[in-house]
Amino acid sequence: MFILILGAPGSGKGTQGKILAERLGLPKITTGDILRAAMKDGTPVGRQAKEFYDKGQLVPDAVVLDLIKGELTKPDANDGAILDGFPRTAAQAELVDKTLAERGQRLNHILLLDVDEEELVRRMSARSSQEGRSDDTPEAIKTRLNVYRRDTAPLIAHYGQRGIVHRVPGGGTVEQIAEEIKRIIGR
Ligand code: B4P
Repeated sequence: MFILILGAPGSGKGTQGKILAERLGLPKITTGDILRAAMKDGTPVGRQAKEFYDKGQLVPDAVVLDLIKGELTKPDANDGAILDGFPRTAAQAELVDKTLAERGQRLNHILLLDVDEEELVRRMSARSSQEGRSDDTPEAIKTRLNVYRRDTAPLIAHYGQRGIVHRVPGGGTVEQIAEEIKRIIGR
């Protein structure tokens, strides 16, 4: 089973993705974590990503598409995975659809975490004081929200046509949201 967790920055994709992956025994693929590790290790991908990441912009598809393909074709993602943080652009969605279709698979569910903007900003600002993530600055947060609206939100309509998008109210507690997701997925 392939499940995509979609939502604005700060909507709780990472938090709910982890709970879901553990419950279903599936790997979680998180492009944000992969890019943060690459930047920390100073790899070529990390060096290319950093200038975009720190400003809250998307890392260009030219850098991210190979990374996504590599992750999806790893043996542990053969039977399913939780996708956290990608696809984020039309080109990434096309690659995911094509890679899965080549193996006779497809995205089964898309969970759209719906959180109002005030709460998103509150969460990212709170994390900023705890973790000091380089893209949790006020300026980068603003850019991330704009980029989400412009580049990623259109994917809702793209997948909506297939009837696999479930809107999940994401403003409650972590446990309430996890319960709602369990109800939607049916396990
Ligand atoms: P990500 O790491 O994916 O970050 P994000 O979308 O901004 O989400 P974030 O981690 O903030 O939030 P989450 O929803 O988990 O991407 C960072 C950057 O990497 C991008 O800007 C881009 O530069 C690059 N990138 C990543 N993937 C890319 C791709 N595919 N293509 C191009 N570039 C890419 O929210 C979690 C926060 O909310 C946490 O602090 C958590 O504790 C809190 N929270 C969660 N649930 C909560 C709840 N119910 N109540 C209160 N707080 C809650």
